[in-house]
Amino acid sequence: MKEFVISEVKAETAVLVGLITQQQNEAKTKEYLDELEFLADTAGAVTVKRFTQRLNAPSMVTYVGKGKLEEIKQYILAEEEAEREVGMVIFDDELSAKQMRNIEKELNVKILDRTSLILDIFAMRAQTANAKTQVELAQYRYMLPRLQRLWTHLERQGGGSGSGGGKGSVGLRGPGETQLEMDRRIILARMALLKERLAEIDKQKTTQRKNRGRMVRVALVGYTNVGKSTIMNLLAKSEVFAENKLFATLDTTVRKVVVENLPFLLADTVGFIRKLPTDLVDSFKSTLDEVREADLLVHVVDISHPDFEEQIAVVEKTLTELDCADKPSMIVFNKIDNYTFVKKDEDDLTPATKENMTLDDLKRTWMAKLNDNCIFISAREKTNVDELRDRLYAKVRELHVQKYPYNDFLYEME
Ligand SMILES: Nc1nc2c(ncn2[C@@H]2O[C@H](COP(=O)(O)OP(=O)(O)OP(=O)(O)O)[C@@H](O)[C@H]2O)c(=O)[nH]1
Ligand SMILES: [Mg+2]
Repeated sequence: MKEFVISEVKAETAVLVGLITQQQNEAKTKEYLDELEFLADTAGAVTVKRFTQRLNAPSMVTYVGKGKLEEIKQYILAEEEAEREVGMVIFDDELSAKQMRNIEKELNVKILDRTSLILDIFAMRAQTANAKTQVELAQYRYMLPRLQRLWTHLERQGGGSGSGGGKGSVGLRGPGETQLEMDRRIILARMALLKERLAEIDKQKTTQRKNRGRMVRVALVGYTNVGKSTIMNLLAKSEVFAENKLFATLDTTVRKVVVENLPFLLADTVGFIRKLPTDLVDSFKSTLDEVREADLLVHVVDISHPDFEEQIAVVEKTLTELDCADKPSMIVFNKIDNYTFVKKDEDDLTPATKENMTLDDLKRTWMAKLNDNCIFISAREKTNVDELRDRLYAKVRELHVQKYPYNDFLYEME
């Protein structure tokens, strides 16, 4: 425990709540809550406690059962007694308006769910006009069915933060200053305006893309925090913001990369994450157009993450939703420097899982599974990066010849 706090800014504290269900066993729930804690940390909140409950399905009324809610309430009260205020309670699944209202009435603190927390991070991260507009639209989409709850909530809080994005406390980085007076009608009008604005941006982007010349387009895709921007920086020698936080990249960056005289365009895109509602993904349409229109997808995977296989599945599912599942692609397993291997006991007869496979075993398994269409690298240590360049070159060359059959790319150089 810290002895004293020098800074006047006290970090907000968070309590996390998740369920163990038939579809989600205890280990999975732990992984999900680890991720939720990472999300909370990215948003600026310190997790002080976790609650889990075994249920067949979430309660429609309060998500957790009555008894569990009471337990959480008692914990919050005890913390208050000890002058440690709990800033918020974050639920790992999206809550309905009704659940939120009921839980809030009982606990009397700020309530967030996974979606609103992600939206909050998006609001904090959004840099470009495009990203800001997309986030604002997504926030309204989320708010609209929950408006009534939000009102009572804000009234009790004595008004919104009014910060208009960027600053403000976690979960209150609302899109507007006048949240209290805003009614449905105004929000709908605002949403229409934002959509118009996005359509305008879309048009500009489409024109920009058309003017890019005859180049094959490659997009880096993958789960959040796997190293996409780091790889982009390596290949394009660019300066894309990369850090150990979730959703460091919100808008797409496109760079021209030249390998052995063959130029192509490389795009760095927003990371995907579990349990992200489809209409939220939809709000990032123009960002994701870069993925939709790519000729080649480079799917980056963090092989050192204990849950990388599920992350691959989430990315593949999202790509299917974007109608991109059939595009030419390759997998880049990144962070091999960080891979840890837990040795099994000699007489342990349980089947080998990824935790107790050596990196070499894992490589062999995946190369067989993917027909060699993958590569293992460390962007940080720059291991196998030349091989990655070679692979990309071979693929891009093949695609270039297909796409522009009448032009030998060598004559296309400026
Ligand atoms: N150990 C290790 N860390 C890496 C490697 N590549 C990237 N990282 C780190 O992983 C973190 C995330 O890297 P980013 O490049 O921001 O990841 P991203 O996929 O662009 O993430 P988002 O934009 O947030 O979705 C950073 O702290 C990087 O330094 C690697 O090869 N090994
Ligand atoms: Mg990034």
